[in-house]
Amino acid sequence: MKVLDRIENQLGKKVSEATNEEIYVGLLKLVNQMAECKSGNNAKKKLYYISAEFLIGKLLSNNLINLGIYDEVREELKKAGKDLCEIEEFENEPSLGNGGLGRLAACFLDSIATLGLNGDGVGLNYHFGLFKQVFKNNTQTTMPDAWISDNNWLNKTDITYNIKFKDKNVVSRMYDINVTGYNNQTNKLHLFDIEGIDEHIIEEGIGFDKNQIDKNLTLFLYPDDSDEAGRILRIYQQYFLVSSAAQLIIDECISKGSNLKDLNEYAVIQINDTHPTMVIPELIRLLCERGLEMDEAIEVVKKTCAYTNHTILAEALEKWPMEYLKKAVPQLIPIIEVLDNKIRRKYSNEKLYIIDCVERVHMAHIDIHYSFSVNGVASLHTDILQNEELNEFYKIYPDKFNNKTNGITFRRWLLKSNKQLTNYIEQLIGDEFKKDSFELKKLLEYMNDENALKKLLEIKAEKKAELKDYILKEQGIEVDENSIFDIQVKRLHEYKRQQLNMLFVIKKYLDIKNGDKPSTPITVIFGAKAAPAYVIAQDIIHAILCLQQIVNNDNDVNKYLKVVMIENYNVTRAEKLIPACDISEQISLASKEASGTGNMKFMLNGAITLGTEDGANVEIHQLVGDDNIYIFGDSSDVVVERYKNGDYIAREYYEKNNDIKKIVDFIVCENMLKVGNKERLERLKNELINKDWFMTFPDFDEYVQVREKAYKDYENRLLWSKKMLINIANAGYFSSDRTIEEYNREIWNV
Ligand code: 26Q
Repeated sequence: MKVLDRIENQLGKKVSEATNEEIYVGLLKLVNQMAECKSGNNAKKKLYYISAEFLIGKLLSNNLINLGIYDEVREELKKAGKDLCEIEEFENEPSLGNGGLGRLAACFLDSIATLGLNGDGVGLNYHFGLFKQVFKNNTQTTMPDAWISDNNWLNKTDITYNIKFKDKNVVSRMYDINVTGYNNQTNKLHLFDIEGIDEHIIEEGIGFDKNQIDKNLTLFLYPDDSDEAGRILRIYQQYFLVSSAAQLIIDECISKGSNLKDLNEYAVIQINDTHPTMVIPELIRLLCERGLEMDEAIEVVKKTCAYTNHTILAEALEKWPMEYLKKAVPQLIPIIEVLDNKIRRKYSNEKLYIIDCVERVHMAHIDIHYSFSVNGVASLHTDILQNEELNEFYKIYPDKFNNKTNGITFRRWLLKSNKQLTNYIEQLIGDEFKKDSFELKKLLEYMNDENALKKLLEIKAEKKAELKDYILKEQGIEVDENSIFDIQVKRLHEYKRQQLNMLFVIKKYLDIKNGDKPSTPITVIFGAKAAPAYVIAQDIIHAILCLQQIVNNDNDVNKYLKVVMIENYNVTRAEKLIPACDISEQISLASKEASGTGNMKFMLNGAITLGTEDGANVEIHQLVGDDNIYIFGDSSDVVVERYKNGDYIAREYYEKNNDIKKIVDFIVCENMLKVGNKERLERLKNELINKDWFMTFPDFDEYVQVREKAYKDYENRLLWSKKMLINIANAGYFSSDRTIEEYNREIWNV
């Protein structure tokens, strides 16, 4: 049957007579039916990717592409006078993740299904995903983001489990979202939820009563862990996730014939950061309940679990006080003690212990001792784990450690977000690159082909014009589509150094005021959410918003420079921003960004990276060579040394470097105070000159120099386009298909 007929069957009327919303619902149902028809892989062994976050983004177009009917649907709708983009507007974005880690999990699900592997995701069905960011008085405010409307992608199942906490029992129910592979099978994302969620306990903004666990357990995705009630709720959430997952895994394995002593032949569990770490003691506990000896259970769990580390920031490594665990999940305490005692008996080095001298449980230590694989997410990151951060562990388990450089799904980040570029690539090298990303290398043949280079510039211009319209519509700011689009979008964190970018913007503003005008106008675009409890991060957003107001309203300047802080940056907005970017800001302090994945999305869309030698930037640099990337800043070795010596004094730079002094003082100048909040701006200035923990000043001069060089190079349009082409051609390595193939070959074997 033709697709149009199938849609109209769903609707019970002609498409031309249906509203956009009705068509959206019809498509959703059709997609679900088609997805269900594609059988999964029923191999004996199955991967369970357990994660507290799956930042899946909107699914309609993605599924239409993966089912191979996107073009046909769009054409048929067009003939009936309907626009698929407008229909898409009816879908809410499920923002079930904070940032990189959650988005990575979503890309991985796409690739696991696309490669036809037997593997499902297991997570939580938060009723409110990451908060909605609303700017008021140049400040971030936060609103709840209800994404579950009447018509959504969740399919209720009849699978339920009992979950026992110290003071209460809850029932967990499984909901499934279909994960369509590109021209391949359908896998599942299992999201667990309780029945008793009560949205009425939400107070002002995103506040809620944190003590009513049976009403709030899956109410919110965690943006931070700022207070004690919050941290205990986080433990409840984590245990709810892993106990549901462990029961599901045991049931599925038994139904396939496992006697549980051989669990590792039926299941492999990838633990996405430490958030699901309690799955290790919980599985051990459940296996003992089902008749295994403790030692037997420990051994089989060790052979089943693998752990991915996503951060080296010490403050982000989860360490739960015993006391909290006792309050929520006392049944795990004896198991954690056994796990710890085994280590204490074997090693005298306290750094290896699970329970430390102040009775905190180091979740990552459980993972490292009791799993068979520990991986970092980019080559530099894994090196730092092995040689610095986790060196004591690496010395005793050298064979467990391995690297799996992150990747992104090209279906969403090229085929869906940049049709124009996709079509042109296809015209040049055929469509094999959609299945085999390394085929993009064939583009290198066109490196000196003037027509091809011009066409790439045309496509970029088209995407920039689309973004210009979008920014005008959404935020009322008019940008010049012929300006350089210089973009930094990611969570706000001091280590990512949005403040360094901001200091450059201040410098540029002052230069222009002094008559030093750039020959090509510049549009600097930011997008970032800050955790509500992260005060300095809020201050940075505030300062950028103040700067936006001052710069954009200054008629001496706004012809040459504009600042845009995108409100509520999310996956949907990323899809519009990334294809329109000229310069991709990846400026974290070297050693701090484990990998980054935005850097890969920008590269794939022909943006040139301006970045430090950090995370996967190092690998981008190796792939494209010195001429096709702008690198600056101290190396991770220098940074690591400087932290060890503790000899960085920010104030010395402020006092000795006149440029830095003028720029930093601008933060609290009269004009800024007129539009901003004195307390916030002063706190930010003081933080920079008294602490600058992420060392923006030492990198500042070189950052300015290299950024100016990039702006200059941009003017030679054909040479710039050649850089774009070389970036796109080398992006194949960063397909999550490659990453997943490596995970499967070296860790999962499903
Ligand atoms: C922890 C405890 C309590 C509450 C929240 C959290 C929490 C939540 C989210 C801790 C960390 C996260 C997210 C981390 C994250 O996104 N890390 C990023 O992972 C990406 C995928 O590997 C990398 O590319 C990024 O470099 C890394 O920052």
